[in-house]
Amino acid sequence: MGKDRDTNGYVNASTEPPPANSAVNRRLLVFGGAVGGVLASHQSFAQTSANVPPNVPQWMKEQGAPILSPAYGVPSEFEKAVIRRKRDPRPTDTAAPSWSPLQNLYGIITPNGLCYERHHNGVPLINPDEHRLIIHGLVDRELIFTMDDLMRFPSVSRIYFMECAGNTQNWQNTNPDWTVQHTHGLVLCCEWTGVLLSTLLEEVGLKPNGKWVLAEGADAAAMTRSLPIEKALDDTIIVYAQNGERLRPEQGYPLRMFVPGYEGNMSIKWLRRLKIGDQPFHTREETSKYTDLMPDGRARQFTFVMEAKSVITRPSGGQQLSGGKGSYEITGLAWSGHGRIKRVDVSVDGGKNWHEARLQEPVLPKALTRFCAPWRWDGGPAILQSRAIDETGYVQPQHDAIVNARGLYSSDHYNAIQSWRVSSDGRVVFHVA
Ligand SMILES: Nc1nc2c(c(=O)[nH]1)N[C@H]1C(S)=C(S)[C@@H](COP(=O)(O)O)O[C@H]1N2
Ligand SMILES: [Mo]
Repeated sequence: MGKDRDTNGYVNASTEPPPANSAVNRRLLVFGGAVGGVLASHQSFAQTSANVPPNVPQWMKEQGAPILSPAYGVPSEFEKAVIRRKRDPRPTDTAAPSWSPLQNLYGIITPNGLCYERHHNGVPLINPDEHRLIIHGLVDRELIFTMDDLMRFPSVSRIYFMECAGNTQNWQNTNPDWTVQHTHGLVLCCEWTGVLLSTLLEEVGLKPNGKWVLAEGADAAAMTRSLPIEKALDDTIIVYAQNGERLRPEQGYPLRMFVPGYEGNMSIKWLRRLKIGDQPFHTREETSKYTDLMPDGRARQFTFVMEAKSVITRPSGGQQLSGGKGSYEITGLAWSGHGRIKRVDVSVDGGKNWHEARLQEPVLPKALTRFCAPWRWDGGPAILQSRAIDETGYVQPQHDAIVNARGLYSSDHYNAIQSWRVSSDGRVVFHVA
């Protein structure tokens, strides 16, 4: 297994992926079955509406709306329920995270308008012409960059997930009405464009004793985190664009740091300052919120990497199987801060039997990976689960394994297998494993 993740309290449910045993293989037939000829759409030809075939619908009989209205496009009005949502009441509105509707997403890219939001003191309104990035401390040349300066450096565009350490708060106080938006909606995956931090550190000349980078945001929280220099020089990006356009205000406009695979908190938005030091800076964030209390009273600090996790997004909590028994596709998302997803298994009987899901291409390191599995629902109760295995061999743990290792004190970095219960009437609800 190689990685000593036991030492910082992570669960090592198993070091080897579970074998694809014959029980699994025999199950395939029952699980998948033939997909052809099962979609019972014949009754939709009944005359339910003057717009349904074989009639010519109203929208084919009149001129359509003109283009450029609005000039920045918006989704169909029939999709207006697909929005970010808050979950828990908070004393101030700006502190409440807004969760991404994973149940309504396809593929692996989160559209900019549906990216989850988390800010500690609201979204600042920053004029990019007046924004600067200062790099100072243990460097040969302290430099101040304008946005135009940054645009002149060689750029990269890379697809990565980002997950808040507080995503999936399922260890206690769970709510049976939670949907996948409420349980897992603090994760997103975008194409990030900017300059590698290593490029900028070369420009300022990193001193040999420079081991940590303090990153500070230009919001009212002045959020600051310490980043080890190895990660800064590896794949950390100073980002100005997301999914092909400039960052949205809530995602850090005009500039943010992006730290692939690390807890979202490290990706400082509205980035204004990078200070190089020879040790961690122990910022306010690091000594309070982003420290995890362990059962033995010790605390683990600097739990940067987000471990492998997966969740079925359809069918999921709050949904209803659209027709009676028969064929459905189970689909969901898997990710690991350590690299690529190697395999995802799906179970429809609460983990007794597992079936290897198909991974949709592309399967990228530190990115969301879409998995799919055909399912023939027999009309009876079912418990749907998925379990991710990443390229290090780490297997997503069960709830009990996490609680045994960490106790119930630590609310962050929870990555257990999620269950959804399907009842005979086709309703799907959150199920506590
Ligand atoms: N300056 C600043 N950066 C910040 C935050 C913040 O409040 N201020 N929130 C952090 C947290 S906790 C997370 S999970 C991510 C959320 O990024 P997003 O809002 O783009 O999804 O940004 C991080 N960077
Ligand atoms: Mo976060």
